[in-house]
Amino acid sequence: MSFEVRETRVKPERALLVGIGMPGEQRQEREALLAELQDLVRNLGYGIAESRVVWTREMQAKYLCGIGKAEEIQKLAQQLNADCLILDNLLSPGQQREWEKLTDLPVMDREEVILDIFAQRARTREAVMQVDLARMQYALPRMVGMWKHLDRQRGGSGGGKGGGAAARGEGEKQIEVDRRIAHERITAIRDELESVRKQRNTQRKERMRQGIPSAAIVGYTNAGKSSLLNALTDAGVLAQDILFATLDTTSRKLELPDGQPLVLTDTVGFIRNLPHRLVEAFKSTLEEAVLADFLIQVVDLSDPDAQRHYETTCEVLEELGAGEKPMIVVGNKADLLDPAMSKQAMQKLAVAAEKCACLRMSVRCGEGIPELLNACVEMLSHRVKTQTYRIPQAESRIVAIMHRDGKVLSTEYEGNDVVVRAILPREFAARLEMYREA
Ligand SMILES: Nc1nc2c(ncn2[C@@H]2O[C@H](COP(=O)(O)OP(=O)(O)OP(=O)(O)O)[C@@H](O)[C@H]2O)c(=O)[nH]1
Ligand SMILES: [Mg+2]
Repeated sequence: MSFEVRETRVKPERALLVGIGMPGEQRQEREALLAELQDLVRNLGYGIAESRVVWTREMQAKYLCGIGKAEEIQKLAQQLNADCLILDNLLSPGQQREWEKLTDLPVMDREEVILDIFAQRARTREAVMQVDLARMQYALPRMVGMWKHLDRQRGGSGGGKGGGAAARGEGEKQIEVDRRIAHERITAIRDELESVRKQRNTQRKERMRQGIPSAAIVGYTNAGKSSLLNALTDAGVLAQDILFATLDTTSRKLELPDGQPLVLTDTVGFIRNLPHRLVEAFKSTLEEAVLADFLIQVVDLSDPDAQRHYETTCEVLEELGAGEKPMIVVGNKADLLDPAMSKQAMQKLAVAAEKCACLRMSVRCGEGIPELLNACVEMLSHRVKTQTYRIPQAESRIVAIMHRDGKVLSTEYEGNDVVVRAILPREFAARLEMYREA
């Protein structure tokens, strides 16, 4: 059973979405974030009464914005008859409580919305555990708030009047029990995730022993990562026009144009202001990206914010310790733009990704796929060498090792020798220098 952040959950039908803009923030960025929040909220199936950016002149601890602005938002919520307030900012537990007190509505922040989407999408045991872990950590310091909310419901609209005190006492005891249960579950989940991680490590080591290189497909949510894996292999991963369709990694082996194998892994998508604890919780899944030989970042070229998406992904990769990995940047969905526009968008992206190999693609139309495969070969060129060796038949042991640790492209028998054309890891190739054909 999955963990619930809120005691009682009713699907809002008239949510008010507010992005609080701070001094120094860019209008365009704030508005793009709010548009993204609308998408996230719609993905949850909530109804939206209105979305609005509100600018505050100063940050204040109580509500994040000034008291005057907060009261303005509260009045707006009342006028709209909103049944929920969703703020496109990250609120501290204290701030969330203050907002709930002020508006008498359930108040969510961007983190809770993202956590809820992840919870809705989680299918496998590992994904459910990872989301649960993040949600429990989110809920723990907020539990006091939840119970106060419940007290108000029990004690009537007057808050502490009548049965309020008794109910609060009951609530407080319950909090202790809930906290203990939450702590115990957090520990249990951590342990279980650790064992999953070990298992994954063993599989990865086995691949490394075989010398098979690996790449991870990373990028902003909905960029087309799963579609790309499906196009390159027969993975059959769910690819859908919804945010965070993928929460699990799927790895598939494919053969590059030069014949060598590559293990390709699809990963969970990123988003701006991705809650840090989600990155933390998904670390074992995302380790696939950290340990890959190189990354393929997919960017939705047709999105006006493509560059920001690229930067956000790089920031999260940095946080994961994969900031320095070699990377191929793929500008996808070129089919949605006219050729001149997509060329322009690609040029802009290439400026942002100056250190990477960049290429334009449309997974839908199959454009750019051969170029990507060649770029993958290029990425691995430092690792391997394709060469022809003449091995005396008496040394057939070497040919067996070539089969095991590399990719044998052809073998021919000439007299007492075997002539082998093979792609071998560089260190191994160096040891066979004396058998190399000119
Ligand atoms: N027009 C167009 N649509 C594409 C292309 N590639 C993918 N899509 C669509 O974009 C949507 C998202 O694709 P996914 O492959 O699920 O994206 P993802 O990056 O895996 O998304 P998450 O798993 O949510 O992070 C789907 O509806 C795809 O059909 C493309 O080249 N052109
Ligand atoms: Mg996906």
